[in-house]
Amino acid sequence: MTEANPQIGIIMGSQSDWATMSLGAQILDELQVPHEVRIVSAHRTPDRLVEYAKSAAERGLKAVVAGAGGAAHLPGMVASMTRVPVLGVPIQSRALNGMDSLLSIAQMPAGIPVGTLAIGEAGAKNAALLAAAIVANEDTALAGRLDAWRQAQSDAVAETPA
Ligand code: RP5
Repeated sequence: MTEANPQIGIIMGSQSDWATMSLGAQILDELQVPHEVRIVSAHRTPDRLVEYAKSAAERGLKAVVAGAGGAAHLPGMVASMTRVPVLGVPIQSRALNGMDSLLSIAQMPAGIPVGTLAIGEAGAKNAALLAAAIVANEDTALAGRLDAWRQAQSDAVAETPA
């Protein structure tokens, strides 16, 4: 489901983030949401960042999921250059276990919002689900698939522990 007329962009600051961010991409695959995946670093590829953010709306993206770790300015910088909703995923960094990522993504000054998810794998999955929910507001078929995904999750929970 990647690439053809993507509705969601998943970006990350480094190849090292893919182990986390791929979990969100898998959910978008399951929900059949067209999406694209890119490495876009705020500090290593700043020109790529500007091009990506400034073209996001006109290319039809409905949400951008941005994962970054450490001094994680990627989500905020993207949000500063597009009105497309940006969902930030704090990568679980080695030095500070993701607290650095979390605070630098969450503590945006007023005026440029970034929706911040949990640190690490839960954040990557939930960002994808939230992005899919944004798209589903205007897509009844996707809304049905998202409802079914949630129902399947509920059905998979046993009433008693094994
Ligand atoms: C950030 O620096 C990336 O988002 C990554 O989480 C972190 C470390 O990157 P690498 O040194 O592993 O490439 O830009």
